[in-house]
Amino acid sequence: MNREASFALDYALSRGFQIHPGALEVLEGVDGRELARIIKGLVKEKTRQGQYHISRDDVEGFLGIKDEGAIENRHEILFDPTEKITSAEGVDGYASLFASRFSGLKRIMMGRPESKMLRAISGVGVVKAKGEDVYVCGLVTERASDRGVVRLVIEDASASMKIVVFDDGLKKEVLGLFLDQFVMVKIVSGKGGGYVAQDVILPGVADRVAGRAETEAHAVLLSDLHVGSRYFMEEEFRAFTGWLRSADAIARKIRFVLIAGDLVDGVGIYPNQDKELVCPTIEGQLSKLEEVLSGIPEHIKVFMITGNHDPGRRALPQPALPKAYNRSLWERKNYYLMGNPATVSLNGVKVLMFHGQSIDDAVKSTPGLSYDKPTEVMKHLIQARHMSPIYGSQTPVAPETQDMLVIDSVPDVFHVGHVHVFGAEIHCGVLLVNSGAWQAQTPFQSSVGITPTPGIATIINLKTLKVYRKDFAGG
Ligand code: D5M
Ligand code: FE
Ligand code: ZN
Repeated sequence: MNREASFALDYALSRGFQIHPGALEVLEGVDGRELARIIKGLVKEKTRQGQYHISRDDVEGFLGIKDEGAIENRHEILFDPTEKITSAEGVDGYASLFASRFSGLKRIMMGRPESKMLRAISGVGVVKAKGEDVYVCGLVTERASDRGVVRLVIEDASASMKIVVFDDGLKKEVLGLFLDQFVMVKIVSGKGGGYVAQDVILPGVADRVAGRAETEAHAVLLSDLHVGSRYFMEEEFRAFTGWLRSADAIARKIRFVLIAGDLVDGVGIYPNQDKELVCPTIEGQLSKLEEVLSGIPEHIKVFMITGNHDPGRRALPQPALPKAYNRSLWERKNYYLMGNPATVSLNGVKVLMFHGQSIDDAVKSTPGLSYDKPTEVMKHLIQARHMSPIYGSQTPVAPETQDMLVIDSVPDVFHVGHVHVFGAEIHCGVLLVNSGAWQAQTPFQSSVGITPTPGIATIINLKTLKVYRKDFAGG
């Protein structure tokens, strides 16, 4: 036994610990420095529990090998936009983007029984109140309330249609729609001509039971580190990675860490940003990112997507962090760098990761939505089956020939960041998580009244989809 190892054992013995021979057997092959770390971790954990013996089980539990067979860490990247980005040009590009969006959402809508009665807007004609039911579908181009009358305008490939809404319940629903979102509306002709809405149907999701893993592996959901910003909470983040390496029973079950963008603060993202950077170059920020992430033990797989502060391109969908700025991040064998949005399956649980830029547009233009309830906005996005439905506001969307922001297949977990506010909730069998941030409140956020909840790690048991929040900011 080398010096470090015997020193580590003395450390435990001097604290009155008994170490069972079975425990020593497991520890035999471990090198000195690692052994010291394990024993110190075990001593700390056991002292907390008021126990002073270390068994084989304890050691295996600590190393995460007790359940090696039982806790899986299978993953599959189901979608990553990085290699799919082609960007068609200009006006034609947008025409094909919207054609793709329209047909993608219509395909989803065709799963509903009412779609059998769909008509093109240009071919509707007069609709009798007691005749055959008529439905039209299209993108919402207007929805407004004027002296108690709510008007809705929708547009399909053939024409656009003005629809009046009288029913009170329906009015509320219509005013809560996102501009440009895809809807299906049941209509009849009104007395003085024009059309009246009788029902509004969203692509939506049928209530379902989310997919679950067969074993107790856990995933941690994070976002918005903003490494390089003077407000990055480095100490708290290191406390988090320290916890991942500890003997804590939950920490020992973690097999995945997911980061939903804004990995670094970037350079030139907003006016006078340089005054708020402790690290003024992209390369510097990325190597600092690599350094803080290296606190995550290597048996954990780390998945990261890009956000509006990360290098690459600004418009959605975004590619993964460019290799040119930092090769070694790409070379780490337990790191998976993906674009925004991306979908990954963790032991069979399908997680859709999206940074969440469009939440700004939704909050700004939709009554009833606010920054302090990010999961409420996420519900609307899931119901709209699109991650960035509002067009021409703050969130740039690139003219791709395929609209990669349509939520084609419903995920088990929808993981979003950007607003720096924690939230978790189940909606129609989809677990919605906004994973907060690791950046303290910035002067900009304080000037617009955004109060972040930084320093929270969101932990999911993939077998039960139960959510735990662990607060490293001492709140
Ligand atoms: O965004 C962090 C939070 O701050 C998020 O809620 C949006 C808000 N934010 C940031 N910049 C703006 C502007 N220019 N207008 C409105 N709201 C904003 P982050 O992506 O981390 O900067
Ligand atoms: Fe952010
Ligand atoms: Zn952001």
